[in-house]
Amino acid sequence: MRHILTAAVLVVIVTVIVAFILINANLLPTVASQEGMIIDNLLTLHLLVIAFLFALIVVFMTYSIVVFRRKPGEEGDGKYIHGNTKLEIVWTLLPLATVLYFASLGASSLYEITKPLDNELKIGVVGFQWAWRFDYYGPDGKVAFSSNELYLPKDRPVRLDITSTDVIHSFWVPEFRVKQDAVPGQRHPLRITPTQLGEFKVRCAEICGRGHAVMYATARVLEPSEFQSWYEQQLASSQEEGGDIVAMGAKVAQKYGCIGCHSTDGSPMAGPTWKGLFGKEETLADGRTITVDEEYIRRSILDPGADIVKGFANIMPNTYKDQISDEELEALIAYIKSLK
Ligand code: HEC
Ligand SMILES: [Cu+2]
Repeated sequence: MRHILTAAVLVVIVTVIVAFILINANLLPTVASQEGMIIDNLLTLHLLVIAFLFALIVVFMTYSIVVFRRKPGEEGDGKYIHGNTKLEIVWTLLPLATVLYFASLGASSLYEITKPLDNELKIGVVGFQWAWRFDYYGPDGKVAFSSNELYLPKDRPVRLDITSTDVIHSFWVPEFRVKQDAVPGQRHPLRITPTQLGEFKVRCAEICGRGHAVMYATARVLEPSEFQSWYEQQLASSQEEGGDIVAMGAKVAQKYGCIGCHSTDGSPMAGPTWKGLFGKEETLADGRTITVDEEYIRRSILDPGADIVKGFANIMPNTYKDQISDEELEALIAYIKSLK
């Protein structure tokens, strides 16, 4: 009995210490969504149970090794013990009850983070090798414009309808905690209610080929009023009647997700920026230098593997030649030329 009591006290002490360490270890980045808080509560509870189980096993094991070890002169066999029905019932029922409790907690949390909410903002998310595109809907319920950054209003429930155009990807923003696969031919919803303003990183959580590690996009959480004005501005510019070939090129670049890898403001992304591209001396990976003209741009789009830009990986999709019409190609070239 004395042994059990001592061990029990030690278990409590070790549990408290391990729980304290685990909970303060900052295992996850700051949480930035309502759904994330539910998940974090679950995790905290798990960490407490983990601390207890760790203490239970390690304390009893260490205690036995130290206290019941063979002392000098002890030559006989140990005591023979067989069966203990009471103990066996307890160590079956307790874990069973714990597991069932966690299963029901898991189910109710899953229900909480996936249930439809009022006033949801619907956004389409398209993953492709190797970037993301976000489709925003107009008042008529049709896709009005696309963005390579995910803009979200703070405190408003958002429903992301996630899909892919090629292989399976997975939409993941660690600060939002929740995750959803992007499956070709299917749309899976993911619900997020952002609670923190700021910039977060969208990642792909499913190994999806050569460019998987650079499959990033920025998620920006704005005040609802700021979001509204951004949305209205984008909506207005998408509705502008533009017979203008350059304006059409900008839309084509959105449509095919080029802007997921190419910036137009000089900032580096997975691919080289388009700013100042036309007329530039481009150094290629094989050491050649080329002056960027229309022919080079056309070849870069239709056969991206032909000239690889120095410092970049050969990850640009080589499927555009089957998708982009001649008219769209001319518009793209005109658009890239216009980005001085
Ligand atoms: C998955 C990322 C990705 C997507 C999507 C993508 N590209 Fe690229 N692109 C790259 C990378 C990386 C390079 C540099 C390596 C190379 O030359 O192939 C590149 C190179 C280019 C170049 C040559 C740039 C230079 O500096 O010489 C052009 C032009 C270009 N892409 C146009 C496009 C167009 C137009 C689209 C959409 C129809 C597009 N890209 C879609 C990644 C991408
Ligand atoms: Cu991916």
